[in-house]
Amino acid sequence: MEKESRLIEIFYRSLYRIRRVEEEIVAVYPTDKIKSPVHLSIGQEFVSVGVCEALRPSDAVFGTYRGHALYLAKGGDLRKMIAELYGKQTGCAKGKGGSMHLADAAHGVMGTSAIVGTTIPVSVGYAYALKLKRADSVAVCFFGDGAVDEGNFHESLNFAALKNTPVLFVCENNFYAIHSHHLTRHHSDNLCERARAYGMPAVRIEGGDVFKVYDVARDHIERMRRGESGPVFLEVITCRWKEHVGPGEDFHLGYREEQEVACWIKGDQVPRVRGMLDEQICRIIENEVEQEISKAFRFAEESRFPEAAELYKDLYKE
Ligand SMILES: Cc1ncc(C[n+]2csc(CCOP(=O)(O)OP(=O)(O)O)c2C)c(N)n1
Ligand SMILES: [Mg+2]
Repeated sequence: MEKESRLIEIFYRSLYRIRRVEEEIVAVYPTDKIKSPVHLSIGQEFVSVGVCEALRPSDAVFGTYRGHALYLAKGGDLRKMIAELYGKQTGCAKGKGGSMHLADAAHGVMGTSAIVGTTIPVSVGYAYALKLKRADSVAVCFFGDGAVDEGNFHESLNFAALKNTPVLFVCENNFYAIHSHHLTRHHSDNLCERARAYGMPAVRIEGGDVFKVYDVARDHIERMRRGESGPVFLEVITCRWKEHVGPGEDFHLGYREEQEVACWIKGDQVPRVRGMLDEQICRIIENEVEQEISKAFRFAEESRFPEAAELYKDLYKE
């Protein structure tokens, strides 16, 4: 599909930025400066980028512990994210949440959670409130295929369809919940059929094309904004390149073949989208992003750890 070059630049900047941030996290991780576990999105960035480019700043997203890509694609502050990973008081959760608990409400990143499936009902409640207020914003909830194993996934889809709420469910199906393949956990590979059974359209996107994700998400989101559609379920097939948690690889564990990942690396969207742009434009984008990343890591290094007295603050609404 023909895309304007301005739009391709925006996609490339976002894809490159997320990839490079996570590569820096991989590089820094062995130093122990990062004080939380990290679940990397490397290889899955195209899902967050494709969907978030179809959103407005006022739209809200909810995500999981594998949330770096979503936080950045939606416009979350990079400096506050890195400071959060370092456990510093300037972090987006004041250094008490770590990588798995990112939020930047000013940019519509409402929160990510370490507990599988927990943001799904929250996103439905948020979307229901949008509907009651007659707002033209939408809520988008990202989760993995493992979240489908949770009861609240089913309760939430049922309620969302019943109340016709403007929520886009985005299942990033990388086929694994930690080391268990989908078909060791479920009878069938039929997530879309299940979503349809609750009363909503469902689309499966295969092939890892960031523009395809954008086109499909945008069409459904625009219909939701106009009040022409209730909830929609997107299943985006993807692949996690790294180990479940941490900066390394995990082929030695034997639960999946290296070949499964190799074909996704071949179709990587970062070089693909780069190839659609002039070399000079790419260099400018990359230079700007590299400078921003260096500044963010320096900011995290130079920030202070929270005081001990902060430990019990912000736990409950005061
Ligand atoms: C309610 C709950 N049960 C179990 C866990 C342990 N756990 C952490 S990650 C994970 C796998 C989730 O897989 P998926 O949703 O597919 O996301 P992915 O890691 O593939 O991005 C599990 C079972 C948890 N965090 N929360
Ligand atoms: Mg998974």
